[in-house]
Amino acid sequence: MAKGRPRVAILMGSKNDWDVMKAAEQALEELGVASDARVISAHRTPDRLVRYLAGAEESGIEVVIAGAGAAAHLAGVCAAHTELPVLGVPIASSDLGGFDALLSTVQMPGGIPVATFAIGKAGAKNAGLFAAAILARSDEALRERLHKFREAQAAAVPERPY
Ligand code: RP5
Repeated sequence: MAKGRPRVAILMGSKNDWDVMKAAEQALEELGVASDARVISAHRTPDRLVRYLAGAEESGIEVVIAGAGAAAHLAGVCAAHTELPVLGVPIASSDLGGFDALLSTVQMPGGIPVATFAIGKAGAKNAGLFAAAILARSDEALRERLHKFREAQAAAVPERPY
């Protein structure tokens, strides 16, 4: 686990979402950014959500990643309770395959923004990378690590398919 004070909160509606959301933690970890993962449901634990977000900024959190499936209100409710940037990750955990969560997360009313990512693990990974990109604007060492990550990623793609 990356050391230091967590700068990114990784919230999820259920413990069952962790298999997807750990991709966000891993992406941040690779870039040396500490995160704080919590199970917080907009529906089942609304008091925990309000309490956590009330203290988040003071505890050093700068970006909130919120992943949820089904009637996925977590990211939107987080955005209602904090002025920190909120990155939403829709999760395919219901019979509707994530399309429900995508629409619940993306379709925010004007004034309360949520940046919505792809459904599932790719979305969680990209939310982690995007959070790092936000933090990197005021952190030169992180900017350099992000740059090296992109270079290594490009170098790992073969030019020929055979
Ligand atoms: C959502 O409902 C959670 O984010 C989860 O993806 C889904 C189902 O939750 P569990 O019944 O598996 O706990 O709130």
